[in-house]
Amino acid sequence: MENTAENKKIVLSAIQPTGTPTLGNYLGALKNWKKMSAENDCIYAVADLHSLTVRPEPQQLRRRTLDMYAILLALGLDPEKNIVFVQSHVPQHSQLAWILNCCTQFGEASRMTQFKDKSEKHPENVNVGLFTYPVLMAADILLYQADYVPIGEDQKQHLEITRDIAERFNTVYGETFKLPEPYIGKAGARVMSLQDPRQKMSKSDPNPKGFISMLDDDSVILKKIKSAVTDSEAKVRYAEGKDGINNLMAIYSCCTGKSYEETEKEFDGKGYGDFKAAVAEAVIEELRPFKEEFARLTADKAYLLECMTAGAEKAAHRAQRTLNKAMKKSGLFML
Ligand code: ATP
Ligand code: LTN
Repeated sequence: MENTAENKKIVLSAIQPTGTPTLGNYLGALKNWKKMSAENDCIYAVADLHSLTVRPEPQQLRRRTLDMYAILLALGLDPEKNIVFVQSHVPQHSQLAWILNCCTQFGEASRMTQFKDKSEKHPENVNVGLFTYPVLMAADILLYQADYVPIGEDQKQHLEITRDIAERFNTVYGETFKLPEPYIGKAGARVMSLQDPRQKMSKSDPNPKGFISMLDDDSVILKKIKSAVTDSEAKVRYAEGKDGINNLMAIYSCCTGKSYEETEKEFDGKGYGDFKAAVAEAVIEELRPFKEEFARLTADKAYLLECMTAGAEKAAHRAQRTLNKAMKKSGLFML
């Protein structure tokens, strides 16, 4: 993905403001957002409309949206070079989503595993928004003619449906949308829970010992990693059936750049206690600059609001071009 200044690839991604991101969100997605921002034309959003599907408390949603915006800037994303904005500030997302809803089959939306999982987990609120969630996500991506979408493994199916919807629109109405590719990193694509390493690490896990939040204090990180579930072999090696150790090795590798073989050598003859202490240290060092920047930014709300306003304007300008094209092609009467 090497690009010259004039030939930059368009990268788009978004994250819901449903709580402080975890180490899983960071290693699986956000770290790649930052990495890609240096060489590409990057557009990143806080997906607040998506989070309405779980009906958050309004006051909390407002606070978390601002916090998530600060988190994105604290990753080191430059709001001058990249577009960083809040989804609901750019109404073109909802407008295109409606058009795309009419190009999505009921059957294909019903097959989304996230929809099935979430409806099973929350049978009391299986709303239509939850069902059309991937269509809004398709609108987020297609509006900007994105080439790449950095996401964790769990979002792959949503990228596939995005491509299917785009292809269908292009076939029916003529070439309009670029077909995006997912960008899924090797290590870190699926960070597992520290308490149940067969489940993905999730910020909505009711047991906080299962996840590390990006804003956890150093002492909390150390404690959580020390109490991570492992096995009884007491040998640091990457192997089938050693889910807990495999997960810690993946985390260690993402934070230090060391391969699994190097790690196995480093901890040859040592126990899990030493290994866990080293993993904790690596995570703490990885998150330190981010936490310092977050503290600095949240103290300057005026600056955050200024960036948010400018980001929405830039995003809306780009989004309108594609929306106009899609409206025209689909036969909507335009003034
Ligand atoms: P929730 O747990 O509240 O359902 P989430 O933690 O999955 O949400 P999202 O906002 O849905 O968070 O995801 C943001 C990004 O983080 C997505 O690209 C997603 O693929 C990625 N991601 C989420 N969890 C993990 C994980 N455990 N490992 C790697 N990537 C992850
Ligand atoms: N569904 C995504 C969040 C999201 C997204 C997007 C990701 C909303 N719109 C567009 C990539 C591109 C999730 O992470 N759960």
